Amino acid sequence: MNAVERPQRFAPFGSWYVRLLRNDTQGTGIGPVPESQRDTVIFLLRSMLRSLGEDVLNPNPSVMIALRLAREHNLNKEAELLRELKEAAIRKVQNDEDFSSGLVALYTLALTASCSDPCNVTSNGFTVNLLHLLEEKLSKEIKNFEDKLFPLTNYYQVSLDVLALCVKKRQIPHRSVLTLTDAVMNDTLSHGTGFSVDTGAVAALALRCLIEADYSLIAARIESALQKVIGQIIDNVKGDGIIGNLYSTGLAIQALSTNINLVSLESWNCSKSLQKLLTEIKKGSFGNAQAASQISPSLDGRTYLDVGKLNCAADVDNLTLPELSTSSPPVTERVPIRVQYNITDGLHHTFSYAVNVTVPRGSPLLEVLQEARRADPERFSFKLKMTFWGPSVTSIGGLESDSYNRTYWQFLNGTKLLDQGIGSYQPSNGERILANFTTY
Ligand code: B12
Repeated sequence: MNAVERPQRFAPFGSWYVRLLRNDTQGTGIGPVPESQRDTVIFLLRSMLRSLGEDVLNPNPSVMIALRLAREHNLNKEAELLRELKEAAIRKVQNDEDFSSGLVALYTLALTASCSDPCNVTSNGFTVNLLHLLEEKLSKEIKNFEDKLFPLTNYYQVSLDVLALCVKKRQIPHRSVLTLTDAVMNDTLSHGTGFSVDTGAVAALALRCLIEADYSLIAARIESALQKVIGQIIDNVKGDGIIGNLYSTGLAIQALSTNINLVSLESWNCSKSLQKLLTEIKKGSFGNAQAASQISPSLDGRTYLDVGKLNCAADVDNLTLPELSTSSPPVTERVPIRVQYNITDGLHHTFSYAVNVTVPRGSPLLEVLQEARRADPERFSFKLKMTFWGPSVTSIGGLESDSYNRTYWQFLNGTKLLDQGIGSYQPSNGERILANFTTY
């Protein structure tokens, strides 16, 4: 941490006053992790490289951003991923496939980080202007907000949209910016549960970018919103360095470090958060490439705001990908555990069923759902949709979630929300898992 303590300094914005602010308004305010722990970062980068090509029709732009923001590069793999992203962008537009505003924003950032022009994406003789598309998508988000009081997708994606357009130095309509600042001021950066740290973090990055651009007529509102959202992120800093939960910590580090002049010294210890991430990487908590991609920039002292500042000509091709050893994994005893699984229609109260199932220890929750379905196919049938985070449950017992009514199947352990999906979460013996149909 390179911040210098300077007691009782005025914040740069309006009349806001924050005690014990840091003196670092330049750069990110965080450095990369110590050289001695570099091998853990390399391990994470290699795990992302190994995930490439798993689904060439749906290449992951977030992984591309992470690889480009890293200090080490594997230029062949990055070039391959860039080609896949361009092909996928063109195909999505041509076939009118699902291409949500936030995904377009991530593609825009991924191409920009690769020094490729998102206004002129060409593949197989076709050309698409992603920035133009993003502007249209953002205006649809805002129109939906004006009609229905929430955006078409969510504020995480609206924040990504604003961030990507701002990084590309596009002038964003004031009403779009004000929709985001009002959402912050009105405490609506949530997805059914309380304040979403992930969403707040992306919003803070977007607002920081706007502050550095020219929005003087609405600067005061941007500054107030930024100040507020940074305070909310700080309220979610835990004693062990986690901010929100493990999976929001990387984005939150980016948000706090770019706004380090708004963070009081006693409220956040950056090295503690980074050390916690390093410890969890070693435990295997970031085996999912999407999860890895959201923490990796913070480990290199970089943020999404650096995407537009990369000098691709200076890249060094120094990230090798050694063959993984082919020795078979040790045979572990499949100790059975019992899990109680409940499904409840928490909205219309039409059903609530429970079943006890037995699965091998270490099984993902998905196996519990499969066992329950085997025991009672009618009640416990379910449908999945594949996403970058793994399988997401879209329907249980015939009750389908839908984005129009903003309903979803939420997963809890007793009364505590799970912080992972069914493909990753491993229940323990005697655990009570509840799938609850609710709104966000
Ligand atoms: C918004 C959001 C939701 C919304 C999505 C619907 C919507 N239209 O808004 C709702 C409220 C439904 C939701 C649900 C859940 N979410 Co959520 N969600 C997010 C958030 C804040 C943004 C996602 C987004 O729009 N990304 C941008 C777009 C462009 O990318 P995308 O890949 O197209 O996004 C889609 C998927 O991410 C999917 N999705 C959202 N959450 C999850 C979670 C899992 C496990 C899966 C497989 C898919 C998935 O919905 C997105 C919109 O269609 C992320 C934060 C983050 N850091 O990514 C958390 C996040 C992805 N969610 C998370 C979790 C844990 C969940 C739940 C499992 C919570 C629970 N206990 O029930 C459930 C999923 C349950 C299920 N049915 O399988 C975690 C995942 C961590 C992990 N290691 O797996 C994250 C990272 C938040 C966090 N820090 O804990 N989520």
